[in-house]
Amino acid sequence: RKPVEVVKDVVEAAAAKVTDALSPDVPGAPGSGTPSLAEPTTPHDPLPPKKEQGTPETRTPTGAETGVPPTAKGQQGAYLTTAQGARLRDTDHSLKAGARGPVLLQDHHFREKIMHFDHERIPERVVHARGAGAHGVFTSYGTAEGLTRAGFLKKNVETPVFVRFSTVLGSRGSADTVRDTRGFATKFYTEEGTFDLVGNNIPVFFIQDAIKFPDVIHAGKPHPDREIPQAQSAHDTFWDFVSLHTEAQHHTIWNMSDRGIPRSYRTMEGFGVHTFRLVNDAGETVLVKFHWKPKLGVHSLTWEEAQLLSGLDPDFHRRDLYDAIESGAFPEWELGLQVFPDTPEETFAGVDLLDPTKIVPEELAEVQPVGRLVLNRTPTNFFAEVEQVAFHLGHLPPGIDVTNDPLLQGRLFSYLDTQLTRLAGPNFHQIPVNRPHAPVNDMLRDGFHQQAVHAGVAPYRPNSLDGGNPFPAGDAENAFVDVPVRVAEAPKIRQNPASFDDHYSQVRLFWQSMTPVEKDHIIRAYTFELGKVYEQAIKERQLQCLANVDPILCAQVATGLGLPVPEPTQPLAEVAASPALSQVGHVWPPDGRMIGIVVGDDDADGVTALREAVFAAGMVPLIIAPHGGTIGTVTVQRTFATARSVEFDALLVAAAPPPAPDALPSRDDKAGAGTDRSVDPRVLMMIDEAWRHAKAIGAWGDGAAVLQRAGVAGTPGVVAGESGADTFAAVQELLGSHRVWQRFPASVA
Ligand code: HDE
Repeated sequence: RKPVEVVKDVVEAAAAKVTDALSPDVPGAPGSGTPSLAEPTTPHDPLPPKKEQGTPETRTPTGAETGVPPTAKGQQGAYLTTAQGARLRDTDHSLKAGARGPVLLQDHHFREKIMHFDHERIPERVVHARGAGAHGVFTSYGTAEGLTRAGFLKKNVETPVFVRFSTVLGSRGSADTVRDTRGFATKFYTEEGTFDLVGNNIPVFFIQDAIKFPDVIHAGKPHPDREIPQAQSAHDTFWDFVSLHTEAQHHTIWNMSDRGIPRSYRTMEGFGVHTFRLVNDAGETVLVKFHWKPKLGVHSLTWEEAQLLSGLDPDFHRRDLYDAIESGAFPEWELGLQVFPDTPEETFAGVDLLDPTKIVPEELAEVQPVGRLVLNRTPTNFFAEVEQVAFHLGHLPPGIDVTNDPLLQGRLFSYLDTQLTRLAGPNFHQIPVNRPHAPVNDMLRDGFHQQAVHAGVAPYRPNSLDGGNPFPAGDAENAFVDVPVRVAEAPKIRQNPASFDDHYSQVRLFWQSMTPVEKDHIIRAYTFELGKVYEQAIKERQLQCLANVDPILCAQVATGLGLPVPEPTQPLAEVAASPALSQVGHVWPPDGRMIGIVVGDDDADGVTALREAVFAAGMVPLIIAPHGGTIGTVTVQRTFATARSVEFDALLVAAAPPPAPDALPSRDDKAGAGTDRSVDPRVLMMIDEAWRHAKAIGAWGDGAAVLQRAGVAGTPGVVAGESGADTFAAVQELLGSHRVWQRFPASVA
């Protein structure tokens, strides 16, 4: 058959699958109303975008609804063509003077192909280079209607969004689970213009003035001489900077806490960090801080898991995000606002709202929910969407305005400027993922990579040649509101307000709000990081900073480093703890958790039933067997060669565990304790790690003997049930607390 017929068959088969998947009768299909879980690893054709998401591809650069130009699509037709559309018969052989002869310069297809390839890479982001993004929908509750005129916050309005999560320090190919701050940037394609909320998973920042940003990043990035270490803060220049610029101590303690190593993007809070100003229809204003609250709660990795994952699965967070979306466990957050009166002092409960190194504890200003974000679609093309998305704090719709926070003011310059190099020119807003969904009629013209074919002759105002178009909007047409905030008559100075000099009280507040096990993790993190520093003077200076936070913290880290404990240089702040800052002691829905299930070749029925129970509970089973292929009718997703405990949240051992192959050494061989080969040593390692990382473990039937053999039976968080179903039920209960905290010695201190 002709190649074109084969292609036609393939295309038709794929289209039929998509049609099936879209049928409202299929659980989980859009419109069916019953999102169901499916194998994250089963490949399927991408679903077409949902109608309500109105993807940017369907818009022209000017936002016109009709006449979508054919060039908006990446590919058309079934035949391979040149970039100019000429059909090609061969792309595997260059044009040569004879089979053994030189390649001819006239081979235009070869030169076009290689030229394009040579320029496929663009500069990575100077910070936040490593990330992952997804599409979704934001639905407003309407609770902020009285505070802002922003249309997307009116009741039940649905707004398409694109979210990009990231680490800060690492390069584009660096590991996901390093200890670092995470970016949480959201683009709301609102009907009144795009709103970008460019936040982090930590509510404070290292510096109070944007002018220091290049300095803190130079200090955090790898050393300029040898370009190491990659994607981490455990090195001399970072600790040199933060111990000298003590305003960084608050952000640093968050990094040293478990917040620096999130379990998943799905289990991170997000914060706008700065204070913003909302304005309503009547022109009244309030000051607000934005918060994202994850439906699954705030959870973190243990440091050992994070380190293992950096090698075993450097894409762990990216994979987790995409697997969750593809399996139907859509990640969810609630957007909340802390609302403060807009007073001339711009202060609340003694906290300067313009200081980005300070939080307002939630106990003093409740976070009020205003809407819900659901991520439900993975990118179609990573480069086109995730790499080319460009966020900017100045992308503001009417109803949201900025404040004088000096960090925020600097960012208002940086995010536009950086795209000129990264996306090679001023027209990056025309890239599909960056196109507004609101109609655009600007007077910007020309420039590199201009995509729009602008009509008219008068891109200036007023004009008499284009009928006066475009026209200025007023209040009635919902024009952007620059809130006329009074600027004090003041001298031009390079200086901060005096309140910015308090660098320690909130560091202590954070420390005091942690439970014993979280404090223990913080101590270990500082000891690890400073242990990687070579210069003695830097360690001593950082210990001096810790002395001003807490004597126990300082003493424990000093002991770990083998250094003397310094005295504080100022009195310790009197602060009230904020329990909302702790991750321990809450119970969360365990939806979307990964359940590893170790199985042998028998008991296929039991495993099938268990798998169904896990799916029904909104979680995802991972079947781990000695070999690939199938167990009964169940597909094996990991073998003992590819599975490692760090991938899942809980571990179950099925009733019929596999025997150990003779060829593998067992740890007992090493210990000289004989050769009990009743359990595969790789299964023993999984159990060992899962136990050490305080994960729930369960077994039933003969599986219980495996736990016995691993030496964990009868310890907290290890359940032996009658059947797969009741073992899973007990494990499910344990997952609500995320970890079996009692297993960490410090948790009982
Ligand atoms: Fe950024 N930041 N930043 N930042 N930032 C960038 O913009 C900058 C800051 C944040 O997924 C850059 O497009 C300055 C705070 C996120 O594409 C750049 C200052 C917060 C992302 C830039 C800050 C952030 C960026 C690099 C100090 C949390 C990734 C590429 C005044 C509230 C966005 C780019 C994405 C990215 C500058 C501080 C969050 C260079 C000058 C505070 C989530 O423009």
